[in-house]
Amino acid sequence: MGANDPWQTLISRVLAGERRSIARLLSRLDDRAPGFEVAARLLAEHAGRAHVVGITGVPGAGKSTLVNALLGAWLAQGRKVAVIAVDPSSPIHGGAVLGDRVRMGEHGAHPNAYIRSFSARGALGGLSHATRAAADCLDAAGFDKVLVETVGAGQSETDIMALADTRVVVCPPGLGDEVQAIKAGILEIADLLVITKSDLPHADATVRDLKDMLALRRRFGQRDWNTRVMPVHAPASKGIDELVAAIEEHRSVRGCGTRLNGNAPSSADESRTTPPDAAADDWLNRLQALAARDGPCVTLGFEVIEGGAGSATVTVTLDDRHINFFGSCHGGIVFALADSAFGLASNSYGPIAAAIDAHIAFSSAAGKGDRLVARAVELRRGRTLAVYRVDVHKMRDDGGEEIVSTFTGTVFIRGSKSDAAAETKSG
Ligand SMILES: Nc1nc2c(ncn2[C@@H]2O[C@H](COP(=O)(O)OP(=O)(O)OP(=O)(O)O)[C@@H](O)[C@H]2O)c(=O)[nH]1
Ligand SMILES: [Mg+2]
Repeated sequence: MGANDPWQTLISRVLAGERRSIARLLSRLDDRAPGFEVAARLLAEHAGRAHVVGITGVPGAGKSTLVNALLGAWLAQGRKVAVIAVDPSSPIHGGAVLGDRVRMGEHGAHPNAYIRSFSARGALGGLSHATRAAADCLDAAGFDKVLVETVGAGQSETDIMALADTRVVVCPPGLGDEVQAIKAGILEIADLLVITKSDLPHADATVRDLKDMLALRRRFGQRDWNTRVMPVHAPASKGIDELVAAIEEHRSVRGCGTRLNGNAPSSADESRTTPPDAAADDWLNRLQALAARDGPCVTLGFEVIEGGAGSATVTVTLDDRHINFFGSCHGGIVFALADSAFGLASNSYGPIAAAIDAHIAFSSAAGKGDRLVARAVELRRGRTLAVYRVDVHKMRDDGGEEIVSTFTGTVFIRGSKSDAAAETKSG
């Protein structure tokens, strides 16, 4: 890269903190202009001072409102703060919707603030690279804090969050399904779990629910930092000081620039392992053999009809054994069916469970003669834990299906390092 290279010129202006050059450099990186890989590497050499804070959560959770509040708090402390809003689902260039919503915030025009949005644009798995280059650029430009807002709980969000030094997962209160969705994967990456909209009913219950869930995980968690649950009401600035303090505390424990050390625990730990190779029939035979040795499966007449790596489908036709005193299917039977599918799916590679955290929700009843089908699928599996979802359907006479129950289960994997640590501690 020579002195006349447009990248070189831009980068030296960015290092001097020149805003217009930052905008141009970010656009060139986003466009993948020729030479962007070399430029990205060069930027990374100048980065490592900024504290990168990732914020993720379901759509409408209150992320942007929270980002705006954090931005205000840090600006008031005299810090320089950059915000990167990433929308992995939007193919529109510039991520206009997200960006504008953030820009409309009251702090967008502050001289120490810089706000920029990115969208997927159909980039082939490149969004986390673009985000990383942008974080390095803003870090090199001298921002103290780089806030990254991203939506949802998919793989690209997990990859983006892996770039952050401190990861904040945002959850609005009172939405059982939302809590389930968060649990199914994204919870594992949270350093801080923020319950937004704490002015709404059910906020306290959601805080309690998530604290209970974390209590089990704590046994298996990393010991230098325990995930905290924090309620905030951002529009009223309630809970913001506490959150700012907790983010600072996390920085003092884990440090800055962790992305530059190849030190991204979540993505490395939680990436899917490749399942062992076997034909579909072999999986089914194995799971059927397991079920044949399972007392409840045999006694209750459960039958395994499909099996694969990390998946299992179990069915039952309801008879007198399954009916409660109301004349409908006993909830415990639905649980047993879902749990059997979960147990078979999670043990399909061999015995793994060291501890289990399972939750079930019922949405409709079933009765005698109904055929129930429980399908378990693996949502993610890493070295220390795996997450499964089971849907239980009732098969209607017209061939349609009606949902009876949904079940989420997390298993903590036997033999993992954290398991050994927990056992040493308890023993
Ligand atoms: N009652 C209440 N409403 C809130 C609070 N925080 C945010 N909201 C509202 O929730 C809605 C969504 O807020 P956003 O901050 O845009 O949420 P988001 O997660 O950024 O949304 P997306 O970027 O679209 O995924 C808005 O109507 C906010 O006004 C809060 O603490 N209490
Ligand atoms: Mg938003």
